[in-house]
Amino acid sequence: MSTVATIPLSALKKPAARPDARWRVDDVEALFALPLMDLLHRAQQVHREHFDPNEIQLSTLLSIKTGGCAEDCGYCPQSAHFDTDVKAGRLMPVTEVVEAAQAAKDQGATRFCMGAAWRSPKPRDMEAVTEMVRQVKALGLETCMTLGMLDAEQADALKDAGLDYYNHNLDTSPEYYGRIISTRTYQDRLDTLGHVRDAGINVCSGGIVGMGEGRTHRAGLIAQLANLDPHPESVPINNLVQVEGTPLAGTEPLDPFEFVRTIAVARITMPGAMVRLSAGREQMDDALQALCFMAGANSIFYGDRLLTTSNPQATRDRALFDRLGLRVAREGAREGAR
Ligand code: SAM
Ligand code: DTB
Ligand code: SF4
Repeated sequence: MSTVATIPLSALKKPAARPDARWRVDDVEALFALPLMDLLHRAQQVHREHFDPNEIQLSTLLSIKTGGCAEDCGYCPQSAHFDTDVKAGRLMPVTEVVEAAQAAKDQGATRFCMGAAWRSPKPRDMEAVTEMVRQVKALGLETCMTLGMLDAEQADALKDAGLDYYNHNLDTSPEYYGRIISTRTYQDRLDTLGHVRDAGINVCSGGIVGMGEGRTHRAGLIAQLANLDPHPESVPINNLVQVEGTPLAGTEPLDPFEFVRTIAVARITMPGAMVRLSAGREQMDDALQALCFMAGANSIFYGDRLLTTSNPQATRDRALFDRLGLRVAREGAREGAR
């Protein structure tokens, strides 16, 4: 007999009868607490209601401006506050960015995500980054940028250039946030997401687990994301990549099944989102990645680099897709494809 039938509905769905229905952290924690097989089953059901379960979307990352960042995010090798091996560089020329985007397209990526180690773009940077968006988009790729905080004008300028997605993560729960970052507030992040949404750019926002947080904090992060109205179109779930010299190096690694649970809970609470199995894949074996896809992840970062750390080789990923019968989405996968 299936135990799923005995799980109270309130533990699986937000109270939709109320128009202002919000996910309570308790509701999200109840999902985390389900037996893993029940949680996976439910996540697969939700996934199949919204997406082709055998299709995966590929985004490739490029660091367009590396290191020397003024922020103090405790996980990040690019912060100028910490002594890591990352060397600070200047903003890449547009031509080199476009060459990298073409190479990513040739490898099969459909979205190209350009990241800069900035607190926020300076007025003088806007011309170059908007030109990058225009030229990368002209290649037929979806464009994504992650440049730090944006004001309303900057978001509008990126929208006018044709930007499809803006990545800005909430990273963790409001309660744990102060343990990780002191140079910008949680509200700063929410404000940026508001400007991105108001500009009509798709929102890409997720977080990092494995930073020593507890399950309540993971549930708090997911509740924050799921209660954005509408929820983000893309939700990257990163497993901390521990980098020597950062304050979080040496943190007790997260139980891999807890990572899988985080993916499943993101899928259930944000049914129409692309849930991206993001940083940390190189440290995972193939079986664990397959469990993440089972839990509802339908997107990855593809290509042998993330921003400053390494990612699985494209050949290894393609072999994995073959073994799992996963098809690469030809265009950005759409909700309701099935
Ligand atoms: N500087 C911009 C910002 O922070 O908004 C954009 C780039 S920043 C590197 C983008 C995201 O990468 C962070 O919000 C964080 O979630 C993720 N990230 C950074 N370092 C990481 C690490 N060591 N492990 C996992 N995720 C990481
Ligand atoms: C996101 O959530 N993860 C990506 C992307 N958005 C920009 C970045 C991961 C960075 C991992 C550490 C590094 O390579 O520097
Ligand atoms: Fe800077 Fe972004 Fe790294 Fe924070 S995560 S230190 S803002 S590059």
